[in-house]
Amino acid sequence: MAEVITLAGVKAYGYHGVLDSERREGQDFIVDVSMEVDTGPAAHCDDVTQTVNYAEVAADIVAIIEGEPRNLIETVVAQIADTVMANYEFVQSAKITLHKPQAPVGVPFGDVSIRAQRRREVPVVIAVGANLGQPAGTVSGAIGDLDDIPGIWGVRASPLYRTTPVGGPQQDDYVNAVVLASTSLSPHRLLLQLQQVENRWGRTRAVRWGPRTLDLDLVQYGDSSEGNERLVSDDMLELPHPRAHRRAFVLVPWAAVDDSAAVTVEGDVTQVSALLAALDTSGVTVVESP
Ligand code: A4P
Ligand code: MG
Repeated sequence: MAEVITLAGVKAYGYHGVLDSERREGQDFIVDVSMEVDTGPAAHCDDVTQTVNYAEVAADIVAIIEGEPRNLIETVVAQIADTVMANYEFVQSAKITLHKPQAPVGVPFGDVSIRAQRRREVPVVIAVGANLGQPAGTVSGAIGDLDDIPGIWGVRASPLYRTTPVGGPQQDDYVNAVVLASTSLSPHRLLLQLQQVENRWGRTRAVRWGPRTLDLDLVQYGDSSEGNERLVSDDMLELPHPRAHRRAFVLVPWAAVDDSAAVTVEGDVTQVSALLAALDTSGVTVVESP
């Protein structure tokens, strides 16, 4: 559920402009912000840490207006937009309008303003696995469900693979696949969405590494080759997925859908193809192309 939080008329005094008089005397700047926020969990738990604290956004804006003087309002509005996207992970998109109502225009006028827009777009890698019920149908259905989640788009799936179980009790073969997609959701929000899809397919969590109707693991958030990957390690989420890099049932489908795939292993960006060269992949066989 995405909702829009609007913060209008944040006013601060700054020294931005190209004229000496602007640098010397300063003037008022006014900022309006409109943020599309995934407020689903916040609305249920009534917890400010689960949404965007608009008081903090306002303080960040004031700090930028009162901060280093810039020649152009283009530079100032871009700095505000980039700061909002970097500091508030629940913001999916933001529109920032910066007003300079006392700008040196030379004729009577109402306002000068500039607008910047940002939309979060992060590449993600999701591993899909199932070995109870109708695993192939479940994996295909779950991939369709991922495509339907608001805040996820551009879903590209690998073929489906039949794979020998790794770890856990004796159990049936799995069907595995890997999905590439783009998201505007934060890592934790995305994990929550994946767990909702798991639950929809009747997932229970009785035995670790035990049989399951559906497992959706977030393998990577961001692009490790581009250096903009998010590393997370907390009670809920570990990124990149701590075991994906040694599992043929993840790496084989991943390489099939992205032949230049790379993953961070102990801090080093490593090609998936290089990891696969050192792994036994005999238990992973293609069953169905997408
Ligand atoms: N969690 C932390 N990081 C992540 C992440 N990056 N992605 C937490 C997803 N979840 C993450 O997960 C347990 C907890 O991990 C969650 O509460 C979440 O907050 P789970 O899905 O409830 O339990 P799980 O899947 O049994 O545990 P785990 O450790 O994720 O298992 P794995 O490592 O995914 O292994 N063999 C074959 N051939 N194919 C398979 O798909 N899968 C497994 C499961 C074992 N053997 C397999 C396969
Ligand atoms: Mg899992």
